[in-house]
Amino acid sequence: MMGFKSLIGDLKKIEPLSFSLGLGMMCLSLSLAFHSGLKYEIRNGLALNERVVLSTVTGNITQDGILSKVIKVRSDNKIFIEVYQLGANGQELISKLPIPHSHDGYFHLRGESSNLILNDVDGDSIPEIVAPSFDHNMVAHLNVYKYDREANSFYLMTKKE
Ligand SMILES: [Ca+2]
Repeated sequence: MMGFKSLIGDLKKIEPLSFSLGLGMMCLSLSLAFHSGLKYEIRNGLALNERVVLSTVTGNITQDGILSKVIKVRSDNKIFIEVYQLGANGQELISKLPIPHSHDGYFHLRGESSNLILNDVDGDSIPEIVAPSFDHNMVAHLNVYKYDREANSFYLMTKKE
């Protein structure tokens, strides 16, 4: 249960203005799949130096009509989110975002267990990248990356001060 409390703590650090009904609903329906996440990591985590794709989702997260493919990947014992835009000439890497913890995390949302989703967390009708992780104390964190159109990049909404 400590993990869940920490998760709520993370969520509350989001700016009050952006702490919308959408996030509240997600928070309420969210429970951690702590043990299944660990089992997955033990099964797949032996070769930690290799690049391993942990999860992939596709969606319109930059709202420019171009689909993006979002990949949660482990390499060199770190976890990253890679964002590719899918254009006529194939896929182009537009962002690589380090997740601040080294263990993959899972959560339950609407009855599904996932380690990576696109979900409109702040209620602006644009989905954010939601990627849970566990820190070295196996405390769960919910990392939310939001697209900044002016900067054409993503930033971590849930970053601690
Ligand atoms: Ca949003």
